[in-house]
Amino acid sequence: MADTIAAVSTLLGRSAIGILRMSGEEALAVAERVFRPDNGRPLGQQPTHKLVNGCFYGADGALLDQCVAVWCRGPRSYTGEDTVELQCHGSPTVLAAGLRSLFAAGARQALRGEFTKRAFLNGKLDLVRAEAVIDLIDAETEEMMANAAHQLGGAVSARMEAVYSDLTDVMSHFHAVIDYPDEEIEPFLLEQVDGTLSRSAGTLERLLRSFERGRVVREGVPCAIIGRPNAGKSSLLNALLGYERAIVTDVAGTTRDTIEEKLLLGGVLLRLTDTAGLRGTEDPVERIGVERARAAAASARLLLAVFDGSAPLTADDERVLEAAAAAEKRVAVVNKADLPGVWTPAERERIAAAFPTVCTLSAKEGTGLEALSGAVAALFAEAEPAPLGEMITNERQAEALSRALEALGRARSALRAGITPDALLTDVEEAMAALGEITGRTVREDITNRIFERFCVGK
Ligand SMILES: Nc1nc2c(ncn2[C@@H]2O[C@H](COP(=O)(O)OP(=O)(O)OP(=O)(O)O)[C@@H](O)[C@H]2O)c(=O)[nH]1
Ligand SMILES: [Mg+2]
Repeated sequence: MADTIAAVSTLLGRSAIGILRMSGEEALAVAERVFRPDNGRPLGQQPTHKLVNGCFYGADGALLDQCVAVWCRGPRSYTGEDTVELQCHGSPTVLAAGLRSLFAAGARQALRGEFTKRAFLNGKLDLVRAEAVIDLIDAETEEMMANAAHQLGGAVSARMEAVYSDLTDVMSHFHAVIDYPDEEIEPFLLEQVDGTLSRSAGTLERLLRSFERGRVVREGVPCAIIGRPNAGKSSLLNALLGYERAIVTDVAGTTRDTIEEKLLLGGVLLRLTDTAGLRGTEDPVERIGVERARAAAASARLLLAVFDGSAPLTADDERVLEAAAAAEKRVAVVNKADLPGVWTPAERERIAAAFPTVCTLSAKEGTGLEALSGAVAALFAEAEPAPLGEMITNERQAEALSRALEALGRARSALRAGITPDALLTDVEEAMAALGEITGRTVREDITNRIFERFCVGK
């Protein structure tokens, strides 16, 4: 067992309960030095996995808190080692003094993610599930939360293991063939192997396809609001957020710098940027604002182009149309629907031709926003949503998946071309190594370290 680590696992602020956590060889001994159960028996003689009331003492022997301890004997614990949790009153002062007391009694400060890393090293979790722990803690939307919770339950791991085990079968068949080189490979064996490879590739392809959605769910979509000055961009930002985030006035050129906010719209997490109105200007400050607006538009995956439906289109709107033309996804927002519309059929046609989706609304009155929300949902909807927990949200996993797929592709062409079994084995082996990296079977230590550094202390 490893040395004993300790950390505060809850937020360091005033709250109902605050938890100190320990794991390692000495966890029980350290706890017995600082915690005295009310019933007089040492903690090690109390039942495991049960709450035990008692007194928690500081490094100098002073009483810190009346609290509850739970001890779990490894391997039946989160980390697989002996662990002790001290559930104190949620006072930052108690927790800080308590942690010092644990250090004085023989524990050391845990590093970021060190508890979960130990769980991984002790075979309690594979890497996919460990990464789901971070995703769950970081989840900003319910979709992300649900996916992480199911991944934690092993949804992706189970798929990977099934593929890994099929490939192991292929390897063992072919090793047998290599051992008897004079014998012809039975055609039915070739067919069977091709079937297995194609099934495996199908599973991996489906997982990899879900990464597109996974990225949207995990990172959110960069989205810029552009339009000519006074079109109502800042009003739209405020209406969507539900509070007056940006300054709105009837002075054209009110917004100069970009303003960024996160927002859930149509179930999609948008990283929204309100920008300066696009127009030609001599003002040096406004000019920088316009450059920033163009940059935000260029890096956005979704553009909301705002037009004023209560006034004719102008030359500045042409700039907006130009900036929007290259966008991956774009929606025209025809604003000020509370005022009489003045567009000619030609103007309406011009906008309809440039945008696959047009939403008419009033940012000022907050009406028509549902249509925009529906449009965004539709733009990012998936034809075949991945089953719960089987959405890949992780760059590292996606990269290894594509390597595994490429290797399987090569193996299948080798098989069809009648190449020698050892060439095929090399490719299958490479695919298995890539899958092993995903679950952590064959991952390099520096990569594991990097993964666990993303955790918080105490997890
Ligand atoms: N009637 C009406 N007025 C609106 C609506 N949306 C915005 N306005 C008005 O239009 C003016 C400009 O609104 P802003 O939201 O500041 O426009 P903007 O596009 O951010 O303008 P700049 O920051 O100058 O580029 C303000 O007087 C708003 O009250 C709307 O839906 N209806
Ligand atoms: Mg503005």
